[in-house]
Amino acid sequence: MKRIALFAASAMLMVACSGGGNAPANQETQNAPAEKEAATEEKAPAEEKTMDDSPKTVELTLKTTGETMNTMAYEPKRLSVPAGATVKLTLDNTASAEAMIHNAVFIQIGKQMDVINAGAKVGNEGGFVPKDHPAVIAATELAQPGETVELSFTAPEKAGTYQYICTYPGHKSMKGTLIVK
Ligand SMILES: [Cu+2]
Repeated sequence: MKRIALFAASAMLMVACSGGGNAPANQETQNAPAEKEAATEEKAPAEEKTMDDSPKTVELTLKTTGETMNTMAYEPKRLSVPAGATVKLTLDNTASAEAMIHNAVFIQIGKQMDVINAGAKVGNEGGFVPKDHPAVIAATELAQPGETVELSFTAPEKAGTYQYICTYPGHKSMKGTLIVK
C-alpha cells in the first residue's frame, strides 16, 4: 500500500513538472495512428500481389556437379520462383568427364519416368526431351561437360511443387524441386 501511495505521489509530481501533463497526452495520441498504419501496411503486400499484373523476371543459375554417375547432381536441389514469372535460367555444367552430359527439364511432379521414357524415344537429336509431353513445362538443350546453356520460360501460374530432372539416359538420379509461390 505504501508503494502505491508513493507511486501516485511521484506521478502527480511529474504531471506538475511537465506543465499539466500535456506532453504525455500528445505522445499517446501520436502513437495510436502509427499503430493503425502499421496494421494496414501488413495487409498491403497481399493486395499488391493481386493487383500487380506486370510480369516478374527472375534470373537463376542451376549447376550440375559431379564427375560420375554416382555423384552427379544439381546444385541447388531446390529452386523457388513466383507464379507466372519469366524465368531466365542458366544451366552451368561444371563437369569435365565425357559422360556428364546434362539438361534440366521442368515437369509436373511425379512424371519423371514418363518424361524420361518419352525422352528416350526422342533420342539424342531431340536432346532426349519430349517437348510436346503434357507433363513438360520447359527444357534446356543438352549441356556438354564444361558448357553453359540458357533457357527462358514462364513459370506455372499455379502455385505448388514441381520438379526438374535430367533426361539424359541413365541420369534419373538427377532431380530437384521447383517451388512455385
Ligand atoms: Cu544428367
